[in-house]
Formats: sequence, C-alpha cells, structure tokens
Amino acid sequence: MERKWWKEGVVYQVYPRSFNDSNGDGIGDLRGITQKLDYLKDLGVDILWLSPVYQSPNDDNGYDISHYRAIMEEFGTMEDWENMLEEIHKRDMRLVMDLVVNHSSDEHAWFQESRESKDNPYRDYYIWHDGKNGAEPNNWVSFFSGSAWDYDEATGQYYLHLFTDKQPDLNWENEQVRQEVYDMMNFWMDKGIDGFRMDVINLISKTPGLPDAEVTNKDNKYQWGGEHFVNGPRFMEFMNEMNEQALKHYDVMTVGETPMVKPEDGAAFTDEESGVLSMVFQFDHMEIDGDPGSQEGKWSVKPWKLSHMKEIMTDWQTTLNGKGWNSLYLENHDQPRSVSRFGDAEEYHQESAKMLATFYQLMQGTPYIYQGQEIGMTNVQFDSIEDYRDVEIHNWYNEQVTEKGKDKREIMHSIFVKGRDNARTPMQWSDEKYAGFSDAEPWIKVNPNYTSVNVEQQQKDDQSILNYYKELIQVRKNHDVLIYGSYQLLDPEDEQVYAYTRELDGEKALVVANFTNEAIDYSVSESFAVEQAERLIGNYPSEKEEGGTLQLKPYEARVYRVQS
Ligand code: ISL
Ligand code: CA
Repeated sequence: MERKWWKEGVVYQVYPRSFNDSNGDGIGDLRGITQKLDYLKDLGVDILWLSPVYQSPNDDNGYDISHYRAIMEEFGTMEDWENMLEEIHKRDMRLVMDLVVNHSSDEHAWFQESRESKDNPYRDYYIWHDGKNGAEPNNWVSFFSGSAWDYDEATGQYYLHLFTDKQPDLNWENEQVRQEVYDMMNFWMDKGIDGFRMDVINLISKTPGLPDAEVTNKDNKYQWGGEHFVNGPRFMEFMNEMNEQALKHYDVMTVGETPMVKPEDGAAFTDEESGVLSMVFQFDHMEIDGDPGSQEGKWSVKPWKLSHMKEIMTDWQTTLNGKGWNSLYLENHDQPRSVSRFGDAEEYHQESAKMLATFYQLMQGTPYIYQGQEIGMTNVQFDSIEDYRDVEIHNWYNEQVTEKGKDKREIMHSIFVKGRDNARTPMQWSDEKYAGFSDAEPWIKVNPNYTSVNVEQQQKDDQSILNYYKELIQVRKNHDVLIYGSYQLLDPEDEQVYAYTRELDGEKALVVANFTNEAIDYSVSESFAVEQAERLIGNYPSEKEEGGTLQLKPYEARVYRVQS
C-alpha cells in the first residue's frame, strides 16, 4: 500500500458557524478559527476540513452556495481566509475545503439567469422539465421531505432539487457546467488548499430521461429515487474528467461524501490504480439505528446491535484492504453525537467517549474528529421546535405534525435522537456565558451542559476525554501497524465486546472495546499472545492480569502490541 500524508494524518472537521465567534455577533467565523489553530495543533490533528464558508443565503447553512469564489460575509473576508490558510500551513497543518456541486443556491447568478427564460444561455445549467399530467415531472422525493421538483411560474416548468427548493441540482450533462466546476476547483487549489470534501458527489449523474422511481411505499406521494441518481451512469466518467482537468495537477486529498455506497463501490472509487477519490464517507454504520427502508427513513429510531456494527465495519475494512482507503468517523455536522448514540452520555460519559474513540480511530483508514467530539459533547433537547434551526428538522416537523397531524411528542423525540442540530450547538470552550463561544447570544442555543463539559476544564484534567484524544492520536502516529496494518475481526457474534487485530510485517496490535456498562471477563483469542504484549493505551489505569483473560471494566478499551 502506498504511503500518503492523508493516510497518516488525522482530520478535524470544523463547522464554522458553531466553532468560535471572534467579533461578538453570535456567529462563528474565520478569524475565530484562526484563533483556535494552536488548540488544534496541540490536539495533534494534521488536517482541517471546513464545512462551506462560501457566499450563501444559508437556507442549508452554506450547503447552498450563491458564489463559489467568495467568502460568506458573516464569516469574514477573502483576506481573513488567506490569513487563516497561511496560519494553518505555518503550523504544518493542511486545509480541506468543502465542495458542493451537486447543486447550487437558487440565489446563484447561474440560477437567476437560468430561470429567466427557456432560451437563456444558462437555462441548461440546471434540470428543467415540463410537468406530467399537471403534476411534477416524476415522483422523486426530496432528501428533505416533499417533492424533489418545484414549479417556476416565470417559464412554466419545474426544476429538480434533491435537497431543499433553494438548492437546485446542477446539470452535469452540460459540459459547460462541468468546466465551470473544474475551473473553480483550480482557483482554490491555486490558492494553496490541500483537498476537497465533496458533498453528495455520487449523486451528480442522473439516469437520462429521469424516470419515475419504483413505488416502494404506497402511502407516500413521493418515492425514494436513488436507483436513478446514486452512483449514476456517468459518475465515474465525470470523476475521471475532474481528475484530469483539476485534481491530478496538485498534491491534494479528496473525500467523497457518498450516501448509499456499498463496500464494493467504495473500493472501486478509491482504488489506488483506477479510482477517482482518496476516500469516501460511507453511511452503513450511520444507518444502524434507523430504518432507511421505511417511510420515516432516518427518523425511525431503532435499537442497534454490536454484531451488526461489526459486520458493517468489517465488510468495509476487508473489502478495501490492499485496494483503496477508508475514512473513519462516528460524527459530523449531520449526525447525532456519538457518545449519546453509541455510549452512555450520563453515568459513563468519560469512559464511553474514550472507548468509542479507541474503537474507531485505530481501524485502517483516516480518522475524522468532529468539533466537540474530543470533549464528549452530547445531544441536546430543546423544548420548543422554534429553538431548532435546521431546515431538515423543520421540514420533517411540518410534514409530520402540521400536515399529517402526528403526535408532537413522538416527532420531537425523533428530533432529539436524530436531528442534525445535535451536532450544531456551539463549541463548548469554557463555563463562561455562551460556553466561551461568543460574547453575544449565539445563532443557536448552547447545550446547557457546557458548565461541566468544556475545553478549559478538560485541559486541566489529566483524565479528561480531551487528553485521551491527544494520547490516542500520538499512539496511532507512532505505530505504522495502526495506520497501514490489515484488520481482522475477533468474535463476530459477541454482543458486548468489539475486538480486532491489526497486522503489518510481523507486528500485531489488538484493540478491545467493551460496549457495555458491565464488567466483563474477555478471553483473548490464542492468535494474539496478550501475555507477551506491550500495552499502548487504555481508558482505565492498567492492572496486572494473569493469562489471556482481560477483566474489562464498564466501557473499558485497551490496545496492545506484539512484535513476532
Ligand atoms: O443528513 C442527512 C440525513 O440527515 C443526510 O441524508 C444528508 O442529507 C446527506 O448525507 C447529504 O449531506 C450533505 O449534503 C446536504 C447537506 O444538507 C448536508 O449538510 C451535507 O453534509 C445537501 O448539501
Ligand atoms: Ca462572528
């Protein structure tokens, strides 16, 4: 396997709006990020990925871009951005920018032109169609509820939007659109960035003719049309072209956000010889506690099983081994907080947050940390729907409660468990008012637990989650086996302990993670000589044990290494 800086590095995702506000308007900004670079360097991360900072009307917090080469005013100026990049590079860190090109904002000049008239030169930059029998051109549902089409009075046609109606899909069949995208990418790479995270990049190619989706849910007016746009017919062709015309001329990393991909797709997309991306974000493990096949999709709340988690992670680990490269994550700006989701955010907050970090960061792939994860930030519950800011949450609430009359408490519960605003409350820097994020009232409420969960407090405490993250990052960096080694799962059926080994050139590591709040005697497979092993890290003080049985405490995680 080829050595690469982006395989060895750890990525930290910043959601700029919620990270750090430098000018007291309640909104995080670029200078705010620059102020925290020393913090990030000290944490040990190598690569920063910023969620979009481009000009945007913020219907979907920057994932609706109205100018691809301008900085959002609320976040600062191009000069602030350039200064931030310089400061990142000075510290030997790198910068990955978000690339959102499946769609733009409806306020982008291209769309403003496009909707003017049917013969406007920009008409074909987007996907316009006549209605069918007085209704939408097809039956596709939007990711964010309702039809994926919106009628535009001016020209009497519908335009496609897989996300909100303010996020019209760009028409990738149009060569000019593709050229605009590549030119824009080169513009940012010429400025010196080190890569792109590509938003829903595997949705850019749609089946010609845009046929109806298969009706899988008779009760629903609109249907999931993934078969017509996930990894669509020209996806690889477009990506190869993008590599030729932009990416391959720079030393950059790319990570494709690719909903619905399977390990075989992931292996093909990231293949070292024939692939088109450095890595992808897969979603299989994020769907483990929902029901993607049901009417409610992600909003259905379902218990999950550790054996299922093992099956998913192992499939990704083994299918990509020796071919492509994994990304490793438990959180991002769209997902609930991992300690609330997979650990115990109350009684074993510290233990389970550390255990989860150990479990996912030491697999084969590049680990991603989402802001606040390193201090164990948790989910939040706001009593009133008015306190939520996310368009997905509001669309869901309106559809279910306002339109369908569903039980409000039930819908609020699904929002507490799955809503994206769980990840978007302000970063908790200290126990000062507004968690040290801002001097003014933030754009979204702070999680009330900031008085006990915050950076300042954890910096002072040797045993904190934050200090464990620092140590863990160094352990991985110091052992090639934890970066490049192959992965083998132990005990696939065990519902309590997740254990796996890594192996590289005669060196072996063992990762053991207790996912329960009980003490467990775990006997290590004879394939790993734990008696002769060196302990690399653990989330409880180490104790001498006899033989190959580990007495694991609640949510305990340990890592061992042997050299043969
Ligand atoms: O967030 C999800 C479920 O709540 C996903 O379905 C998500 O919408 C999907 O992964 C695409 O996400 C990306 O594109 C969206 C944007 O809203 C997300 O924030 C972004 O990560 C549209 O640009
Ligand atoms: Ca600000």
